Amino acid sequence: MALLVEVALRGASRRSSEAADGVEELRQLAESAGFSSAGQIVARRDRPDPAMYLGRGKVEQIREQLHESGSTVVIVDAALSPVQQRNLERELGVAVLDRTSLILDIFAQRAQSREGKLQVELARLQHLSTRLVRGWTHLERQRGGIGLRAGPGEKQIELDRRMIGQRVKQLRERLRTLDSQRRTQRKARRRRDAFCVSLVGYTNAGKSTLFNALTRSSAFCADQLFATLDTTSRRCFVAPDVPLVLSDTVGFIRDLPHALIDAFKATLDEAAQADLLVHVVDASVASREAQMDAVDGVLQEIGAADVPRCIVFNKIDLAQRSAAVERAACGRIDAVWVSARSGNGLELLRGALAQRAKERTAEQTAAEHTAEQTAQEPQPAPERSEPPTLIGPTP
Ligand SMILES: Nc1nc2c(ncn2[C@@H]2O[C@H](COP(=O)(O)OP(=O)(O)OP(=O)(O)O)[C@@H](O)[C@H]2O)c(=O)[nH]1
Ligand SMILES: [Mg+2]
Repeated sequence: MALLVEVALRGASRRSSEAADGVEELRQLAESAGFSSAGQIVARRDRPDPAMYLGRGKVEQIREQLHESGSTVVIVDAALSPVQQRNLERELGVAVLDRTSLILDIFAQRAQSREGKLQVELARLQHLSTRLVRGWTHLERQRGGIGLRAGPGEKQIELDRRMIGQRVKQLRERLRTLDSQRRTQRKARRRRDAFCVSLVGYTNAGKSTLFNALTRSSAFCADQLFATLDTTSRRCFVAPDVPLVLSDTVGFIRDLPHALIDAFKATLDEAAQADLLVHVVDASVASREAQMDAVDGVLQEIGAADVPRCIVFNKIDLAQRSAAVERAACGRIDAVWVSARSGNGLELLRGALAQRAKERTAEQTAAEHTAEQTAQEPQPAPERSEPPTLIGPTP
């Protein structure tokens, strides 16, 4: 049983419906990590308090509710500094988890594949090491103040840090090997000239449900956050003559811990390397725009900002909308409204994907044509020997 504390910083312009979604998201995060909610408290602040993040009055209120509900854990929806976490735990006498540790915890529980497990371990160690470093400078300052020599605690932390450093290096090494295998597979796929589409989006938007509907397979879907951690790819046809390779990927979330993005680089790279990103959006939630912004932010961070996109507004059955397409001025379909669960609108989506795939084939043919012409022309001067030939077919 956990007591949930949602933090609304006044400066951050979140509307009240979004704050409600924040509370709901925190509950889902907690439940996805295996906690049941014993109640929720909303803390409004202008800025975090340096010592405990929350104010005195709020801490008192939490203490009372802890007592009434008998919960043994407090989950705070913020990234707490090690000092704040320690102070809160001391003050409340129970374990305090913050948003980052909660997300890392869920990832640790979900990791299935060898790569996924290694990535999660790396992320946790990286997170831990930043906390040890900060904790250490904190100790050092204390030592300076009271004039003691290096104590055993400090030596232990030094040792811990060195061990973590070694393990991090080892994990990175192993992940690099797995990554190069993945690259080889990806190259093989490219050689067969498949159009590669990655489903990306906020966690719980319905990516896996859509993946299953389009590929007629049975990837794990659930009403929980981060149901999917590993990338799954499958070939499917969106029109009789248009095959593509569709990938289902890990979901994103607001304030995704940095250590996770870093550790999951290889997995996320799958998205960055796609020919088209299908951004799946849950059209039924109030914080739809904020979720889309969060996804854009992560895509930028993993270097996928320039990959062509198409938006899928999902769950139209809940949002009470009808299936539809939205077109850009040039006539290209930019967004499709569907229900992955009922299948409503999927024909429109297949049509949109087929259109994008055909466009790419046409572009490639044009590029090949240019490449052939360039090859027939006299050899250009070295500084002019640039791309076109590279876009041609692999020999
Ligand atoms: N009502 C409704 N529910 C849907 C629809 N599509 C998906 N869902 C539900 O939304 C929940 C999340 O679906 P998933 O497909 O697991 O979502 P996801 O984006 O893969 O989530 P993660 O893997 O956790 O990032 C499940 O309970 C689905 O049944 C839809 O069109 N309508
Ligand atoms: Mg999924």
